[in-house]
Amino acid sequence: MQSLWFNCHAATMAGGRYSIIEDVALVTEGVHIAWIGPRAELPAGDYVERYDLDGAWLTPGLIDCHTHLVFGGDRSGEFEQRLEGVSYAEIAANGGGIASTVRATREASEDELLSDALRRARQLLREGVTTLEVKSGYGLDLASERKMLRVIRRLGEMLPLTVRATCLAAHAVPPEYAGRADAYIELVCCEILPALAAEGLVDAVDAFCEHLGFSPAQVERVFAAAQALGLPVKLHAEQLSALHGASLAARYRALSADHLEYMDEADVVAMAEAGSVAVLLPGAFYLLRETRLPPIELLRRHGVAMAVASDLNPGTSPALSLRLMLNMACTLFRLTPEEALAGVTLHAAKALGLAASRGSLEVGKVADFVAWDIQRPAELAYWLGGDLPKRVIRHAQEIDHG
Ligand code: DI6
Ligand code: FE
Repeated sequence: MQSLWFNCHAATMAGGRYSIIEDVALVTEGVHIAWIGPRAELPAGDYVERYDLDGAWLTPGLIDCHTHLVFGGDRSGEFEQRLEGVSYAEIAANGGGIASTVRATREASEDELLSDALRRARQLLREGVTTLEVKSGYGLDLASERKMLRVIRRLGEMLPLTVRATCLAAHAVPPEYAGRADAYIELVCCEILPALAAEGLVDAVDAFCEHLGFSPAQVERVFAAAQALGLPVKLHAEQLSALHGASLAARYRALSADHLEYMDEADVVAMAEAGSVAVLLPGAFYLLRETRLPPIELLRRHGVAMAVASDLNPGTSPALSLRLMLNMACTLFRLTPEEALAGVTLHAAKALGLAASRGSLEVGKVADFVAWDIQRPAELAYWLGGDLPKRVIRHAQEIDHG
């Protein structure tokens, strides 16, 4: 049974560009796109369901490929401290930062974490997000990391969202391992990752490669453990310093390296050769008032796909809007609106290993798309926040996006 969607235009994002089709027709069959093209060329068919989209602009469903939206507590107090001049590093050194969210997350029940995470995920859903990545990394022991990853799986069961779970147990050294980072990495590699992978709770493995986090050598042990478990890797790299984590990620053919403000041309070339995606996180850059920009021109020159994500987390990017990140990626990082939209569709899909099924409006891909009440696709990056009127279609069914 085929359905027809018409009276609309499309920015298909095929090839990572708008690839505009004016007066488009889209045919869906099951949950997939069966045909897309100018309505004048629509093949004759028995379209059982017909949907008039009132002149809307279609884009692929938005994909937020980097979030930490499961966590306990909040860090608004630290936000105030930083406004008074206390640095992120000083706060962390005084037991705040990630450690304070770890305490709150360990204390919260699974249901309490789920209730808070549902509220945050629904904000993204309302904006047209149809696929979401969520990381663990505030548990930092087997039971608490399992609790977080179970919450992430339940989000995908309860919401009309495709949710991918990334284990970020190598986010920080937990208090009970203070001064014993190598011993904690041993626990991550030999106990936490094997157990949670065996329970089907992990789709990818991530780490925080930074002076505040783990060294390249420690990260490489985590990557080797992930590889032995058949799990793809991602990496928080070059956010605050140049440790060349991006090159290490490329050596392990990582799905992505993320942040990247301090990456150099050798890192860019390594990522280009590996096909790893550069995930840009303007929310953290903005909130920490960073000044070092990621090397956008080098990434363009070497053909590294650039994704854009919210990095929704309580410390450096409490960002409840992926669309606002589109504007920040353009305004702060000088991406074009077309690059930014590719960054939350096709390239974000690639950063999650989902490029074969999502991220563009092409035959054979899953029919996840948004019908926006806008006049030009660039408006998606132009309007600062706010709730642009839209209809959200996931798996070829219109959903109540709340
Ligand atoms: N980089 C970040 O910006 C977040 N984690 C990371 O590896 C910070 C997370 C937090 O501050 O809670
Ligand atoms: Fe992050």
